[in-house]
Amino acid sequence: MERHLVLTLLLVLIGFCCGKKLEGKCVVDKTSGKEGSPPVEGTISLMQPDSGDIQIKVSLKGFGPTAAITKHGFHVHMYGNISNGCMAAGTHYNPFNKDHGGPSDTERHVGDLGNLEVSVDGTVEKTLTDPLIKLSGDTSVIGKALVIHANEDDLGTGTFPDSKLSGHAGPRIACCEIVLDKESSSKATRLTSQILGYLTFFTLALMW
Ligand SMILES: [Cu+2]
Ligand SMILES: [Zn+2]
Repeated sequence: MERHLVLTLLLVLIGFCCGKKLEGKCVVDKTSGKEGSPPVEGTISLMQPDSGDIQIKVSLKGFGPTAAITKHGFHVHMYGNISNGCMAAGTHYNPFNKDHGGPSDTERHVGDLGNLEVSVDGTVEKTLTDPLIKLSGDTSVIGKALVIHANEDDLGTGTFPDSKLSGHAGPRIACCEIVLDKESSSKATRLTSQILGYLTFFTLALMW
């Protein structure tokens, strides 16, 4: 019986140590963008696993129905201050002093996430991954902003003066501040360890 307890405890501990992942979220309010922008709203969830790339789950609506899929520049900007129609968020998050680019380019701002593709019904439901964006460490995006633009990001390939700066993506139609979603990470960790603990206990009880 003692052996059971020790093993269960061990697995609970494993659950605590290794089930850890960081989660962030960014809630877009429909009035966040430049005056006259479509009422874009929803949630963008960020999940950074123990190892590997961050996952960014985008769930937005309110772009307004269109005849075809539209593309909208999508970036992390420097500051979490989203006042003044997202203008207070500053420029693209660029800690390595690079030119603007696309998410799969080596020459890119850390904040360059490319384009969001909006369905004809005006919604986006998509999970993307990114190798540079982090929720901890030197290049953490916690306390910064996600910004969605009116136009397509040319990924630095255009001939406009602002192509190498911001992808010529136009006005800011929606934005949100990225915050650490602590409650959800601790809940997830707790659940993992509980499940592991119970599973071991019952398996061992049956084997006895
Ligand atoms: Cu931007
Ligand atoms: Zn950029």
